Amino acid sequence: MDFQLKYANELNKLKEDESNIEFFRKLALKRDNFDIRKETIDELLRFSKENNLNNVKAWAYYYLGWYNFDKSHYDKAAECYLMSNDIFELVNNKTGLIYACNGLTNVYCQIGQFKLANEWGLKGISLCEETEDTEALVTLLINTGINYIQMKYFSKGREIFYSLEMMDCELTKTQQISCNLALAEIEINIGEPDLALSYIENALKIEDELQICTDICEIYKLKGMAFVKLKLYDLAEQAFKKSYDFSIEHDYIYEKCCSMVEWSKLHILVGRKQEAVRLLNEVTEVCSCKELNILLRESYHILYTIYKELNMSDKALAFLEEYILIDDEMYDYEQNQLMAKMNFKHTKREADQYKSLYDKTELLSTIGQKIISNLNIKSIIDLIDEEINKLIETDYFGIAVYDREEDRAKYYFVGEDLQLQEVVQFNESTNNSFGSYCIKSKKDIVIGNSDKEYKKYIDNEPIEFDEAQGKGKSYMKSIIYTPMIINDKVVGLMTVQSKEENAYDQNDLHTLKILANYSAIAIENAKSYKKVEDLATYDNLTRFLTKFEIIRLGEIIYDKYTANNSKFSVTMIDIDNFKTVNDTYGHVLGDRALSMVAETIAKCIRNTDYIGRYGGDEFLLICPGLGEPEAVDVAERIRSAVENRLYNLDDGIIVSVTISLGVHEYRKNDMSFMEVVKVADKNLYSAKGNNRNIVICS
Ligand code: GH3
Ligand code: MG
Repeated sequence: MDFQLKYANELNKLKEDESNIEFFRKLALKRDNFDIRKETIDELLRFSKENNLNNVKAWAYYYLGWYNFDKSHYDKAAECYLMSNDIFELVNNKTGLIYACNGLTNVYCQIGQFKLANEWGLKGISLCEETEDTEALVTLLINTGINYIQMKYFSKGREIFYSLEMMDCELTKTQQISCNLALAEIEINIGEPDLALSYIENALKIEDELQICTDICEIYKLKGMAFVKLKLYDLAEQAFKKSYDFSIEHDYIYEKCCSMVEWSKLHILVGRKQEAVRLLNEVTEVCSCKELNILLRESYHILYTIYKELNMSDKALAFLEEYILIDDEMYDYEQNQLMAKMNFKHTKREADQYKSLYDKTELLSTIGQKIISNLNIKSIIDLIDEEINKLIETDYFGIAVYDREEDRAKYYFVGEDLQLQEVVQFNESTNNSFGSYCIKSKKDIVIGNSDKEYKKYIDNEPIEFDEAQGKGKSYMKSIIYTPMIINDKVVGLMTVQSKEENAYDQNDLHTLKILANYSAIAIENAKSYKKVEDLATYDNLTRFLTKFEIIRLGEIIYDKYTANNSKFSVTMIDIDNFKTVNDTYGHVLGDRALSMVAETIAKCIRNTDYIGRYGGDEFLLICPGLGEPEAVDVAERIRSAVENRLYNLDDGIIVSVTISLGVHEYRKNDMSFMEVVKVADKNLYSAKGNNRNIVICS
């Protein structure tokens, strides 16, 4: 039957008083029937438009949010909640606003946008307090607490759940389950795993009472995590398996991936890296299809760590790149949503004010994106410096990268001469500076007149690093410092300064903080990237190029030099009877000998030559521009240098070492770089057959 006819009575009541929505709420949120839900929502929307009922329209969007949420269309869900939020705000419906906030908290948490989730959660909580709506407050507190856990702010999460216990109100059974599981996760991470297990048992008991099994996967996953903390690896394994099997049985894809990720961490702990890789490969495959970005990001990061530890640098690098990519994508989404929020909110305001806000946010987001995709610290800083004046007026801009282990900060300044300068500051010498205050306290500094206000932060007048180089007191009046923070840890700071008094306000601080956020991520990425890239390029023991890298370069040289009809030679070098050194003195001293030989070889070659570690005690030298006679000279120089050095491996253990070398100059019938190498190798073989310690050429 036609909806309007069927529910004519209820619709009439709704027209008389918009708060008579309860009847339709039940239909629109009916768990088990998507058709009825969709029809109800569509009809409510139409009806509200026809009759100009704003409250009804807002509720309809809110229900549409849940509908999309339950269908896993999270982007759409967020959009609907935002619409409802906007309309509720227009008609000043506080209850509605609280619901919209809750919806947004949920959906953003679900897709890993924790900062956004947190923002909406806190807004909802303050509305609940304002309206004294305890029931909604409980729901919002739980969701916000869970969100804190996702952000890994466990102590903050714990505060929230403890405050719930203090509140004078009865939690529903399902809320009790959520609280117990959240507390368990907190205890696993920052407290007592035993206590976590008892929270988990509570949750299990309530599920039993209610005869539901909605949270079984989560429960056993947490159990496994608690057992891992207790080093009870067999029990952990059983728990993960249970969680995993249950997810398969019920086709819970998200839960399945969650348990696999935790399970893989256990595999790594007990030395089954391959097994971990197998699970994670499956997780990444499923998660890329389903856009489960948080899990995807975590899995890439674990894979990167595994391969790094296995010294498989090219794979490590590939996964690190995937990780950075997905991180970028999530950050992008956050920026877009912030924009969307502004879109909704500012439509009522003056157009030009809106426009400037829009431009600024867009600029920030573009600059941020550029910063993040940069993997070199210096160019990150150049980039920010180039762009910052579009956002904040500065006479002076600086970044410090903080090295926690060494407790020192490296400052990069850009002053009026526009030159990038570097200064390293050790903290013991600078405990009395704005910079170290900012790093140590993780707090911002906003000063309108530095002469008068420095005492709020430091005892003595600021030293030169804090102001423009050596210009001394009172040169810069207005100063902002903000820390760059990642996972609760300070990785550096950012500062802007101006000769004008009171040049900055909270908006500037906010802008700088966003830039600092972007930069913190970029700098962390750059650090890891640099490390892995280095591993992939240079051999750890000798600091020569890796085999992969020397061949790659060799192929480039081959192409270039053959195309230009230029000469080049390659020399294969191998240590003589090196096995004896190992057998006599052991591998550790063997390694030492190897690196000392490499050091000797390095001293004999020009910086236009390339040398790589080709095998265990074998090196490949490429000399661009050299014909065979010159290359033989070089080889002979190397041979005699190695022979004439005494190698002091340890107190009193002095050995001598010789090497054999095979030289070959590229000839027209060498069809590839590897063929050139092959001939050099053949010459090396002849050298070995000629009593060793000799150079043989073609
Ligand atoms: P030859 O004169 O025929 O080259 O004799 P050799 O003993 O050097 O034999 P070969 O080059 O075939 O074997 C290389 C040996 O070098 C094998 C291994 O004991 C040792 N080796 C290879 N890589 C390393 C390493 O990274 N560290 C140490 N300490 N020894 C290595
Ligand atoms: Mg050898």
